[in-house]
Amino acid sequence: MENLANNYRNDGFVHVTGALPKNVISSLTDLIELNIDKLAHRLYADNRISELYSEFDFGRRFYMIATEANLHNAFLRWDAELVSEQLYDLITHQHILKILGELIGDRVVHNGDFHLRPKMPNSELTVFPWHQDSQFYGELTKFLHIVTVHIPLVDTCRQNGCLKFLRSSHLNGYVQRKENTKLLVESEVEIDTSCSEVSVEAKIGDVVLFHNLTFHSSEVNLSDSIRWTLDLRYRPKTLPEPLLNHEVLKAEEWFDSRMKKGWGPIEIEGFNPITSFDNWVESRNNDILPGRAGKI
Ligand SMILES: O=C(O)CCC(=O)C(=O)O
Repeated sequence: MENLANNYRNDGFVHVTGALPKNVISSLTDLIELNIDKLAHRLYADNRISELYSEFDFGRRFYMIATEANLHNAFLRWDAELVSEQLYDLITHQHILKILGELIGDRVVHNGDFHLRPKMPNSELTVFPWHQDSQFYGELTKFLHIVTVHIPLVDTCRQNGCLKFLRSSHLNGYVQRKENTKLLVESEVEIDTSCSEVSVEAKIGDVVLFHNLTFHSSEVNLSDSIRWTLDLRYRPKTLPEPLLNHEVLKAEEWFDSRMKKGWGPIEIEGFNPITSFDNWVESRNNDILPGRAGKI
């Protein structure tokens, strides 16, 4: 574990192999498959697809359905279907919390949001140019430490567009985001690519953790299967004393109010969740409550 914290601190990311039991992942993929099945039946009943594609596996079925039904923005709108005990159990899984404990301590808050990413074969829509997550969250968050836990639901590799990092790029600080761009995200100045570029190929059960200022990207998925991954985000609940300056406090306040707007943060202390599953669901915005399964 000592190496893990050192590597994370130096590189801005760390790949932990075999961190999660396979059944934790499969309980989530089973739920996703159930939703895909519901979606298939709904689209079939609406004559938007000519068959149910039932014989296709997890990597292929949603792709076949989305392609025939022309679901261009499908990858953006999956999250509500996933609010479940299975997801809560993953967010609060002891193995993830112990790893986070090494990086940010045992008083952490999970943002409450999560991103299921079906990275479709040959889709430019799911390409992420080099960026820092703080460029998405808002500049103020450069004062905070937010850790993304990237969880592969299928094995990821260069061919299917695994995550790439610019090693140690977090140490160079925040880079302004360009306001008008045709890309998903773009930096105002040219990115310093002198940091070495590392592709992280991760297997089911692995987790990849990275800092909100670490530049990362992913290219087109050139395989014929979906690269399914899930991203969870956490931060320390209170920062170490010397860091508690005015800017950090302001950033915390702003980010907290954003989280409370609907994501429903989950608080964790001493590796135990303080926010129960029911409280988490209750505190989420009505628009994103479960019960809309299959409405993609
Ligand atoms: O999963 C990917 O391909 C990229 C996701 C990403 O860049 C992010 O979580 O900020």
